[in-house]
Amino acid sequence: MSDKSIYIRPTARFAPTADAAAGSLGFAVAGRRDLLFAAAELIERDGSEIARRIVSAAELCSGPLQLAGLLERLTRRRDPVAGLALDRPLVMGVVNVTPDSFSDGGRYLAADAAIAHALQLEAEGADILDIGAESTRPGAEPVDLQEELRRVMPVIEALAPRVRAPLSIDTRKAEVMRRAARAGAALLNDVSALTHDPAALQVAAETGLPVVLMHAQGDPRTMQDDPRYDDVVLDVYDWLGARIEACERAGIPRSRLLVDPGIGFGKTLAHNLALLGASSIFHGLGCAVLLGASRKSFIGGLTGADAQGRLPGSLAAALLGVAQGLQILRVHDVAATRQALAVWEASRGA
Ligand code: 9MG
Repeated sequence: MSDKSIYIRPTARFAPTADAAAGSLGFAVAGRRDLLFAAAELIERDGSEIARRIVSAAELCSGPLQLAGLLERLTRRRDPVAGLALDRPLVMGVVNVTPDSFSDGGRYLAADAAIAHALQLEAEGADILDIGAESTRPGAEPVDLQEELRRVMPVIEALAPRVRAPLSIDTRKAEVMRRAARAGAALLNDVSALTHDPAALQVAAETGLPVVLMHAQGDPRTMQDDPRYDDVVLDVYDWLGARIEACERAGIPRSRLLVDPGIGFGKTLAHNLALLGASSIFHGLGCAVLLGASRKSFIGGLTGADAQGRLPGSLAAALLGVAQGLQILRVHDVAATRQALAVWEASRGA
């Protein structure tokens, strides 16, 4: 039996017209009338053989039955996430509660600083606030459960009654997910896609919250030690597809899942660039897609800029994602991202 897999990477996005809205010129990704594509790259993988060709929207829509299910997932309207409609790009602001980034190493100061930072990001226009207390940067050491709870819970508890933006909990631990959900978190963001903690699948299902499944190869401590893929884009796609199926088996429906290619997590510069350039393919998984490229080291690898100097590269990556219809951008620089999006959106509507 052949184990052939098929993928559709939407390409050739165009601005809506009356004809296109009627569906005669293109196909609408994720049910969005502003996310129209005139063509796609159709990719077939059979073992180590990969065939690619560009097909028109018309060819795609009249293609074999095998394509129909994939096309349906690609074009189906996405459910709102944490009460937010996915009809325009959303900005998720990054809030780290990590004492080691403060000179005195104090836990209380770190919580106060994180709360103030979150309020600032909300004022700058963040749609979602992603709160995390365990660094998952390359080389980072793990944080134990009690320490993570001590760091992150006061921040979630203080912010939940004060902010309009839904809170996302960035954690790999089931117990942190459970407690954060009870304290008002509205989204789970797990860079291990619920693989790190054996209890995470069940706990995530019990919370009833939407979950971001991010791809990573390896653990933060070692993930940059010579990562390898057969084809990085297709391998990441297949891995995320398998995680979606595991979630569905555990009782989390696809409509509650988001996917993320995990820029920088077990990837070389070439892997990151391939993923960024082809990220519209992930719409085929039938979930909203989140992109986290902000200040990542691939920008430094390309330009030599240090983390504080990577805003221009971060904005370029964000717009590359938005051009491909990605629904959520995880960023450090909310005000600057909002400005870039305002120009992007206004020019498309003009
Ligand atoms: C916590 N964290 C750090 N980088 C991230 C990324 O790219 N995506 C998601 N979902 N979380 C991230």
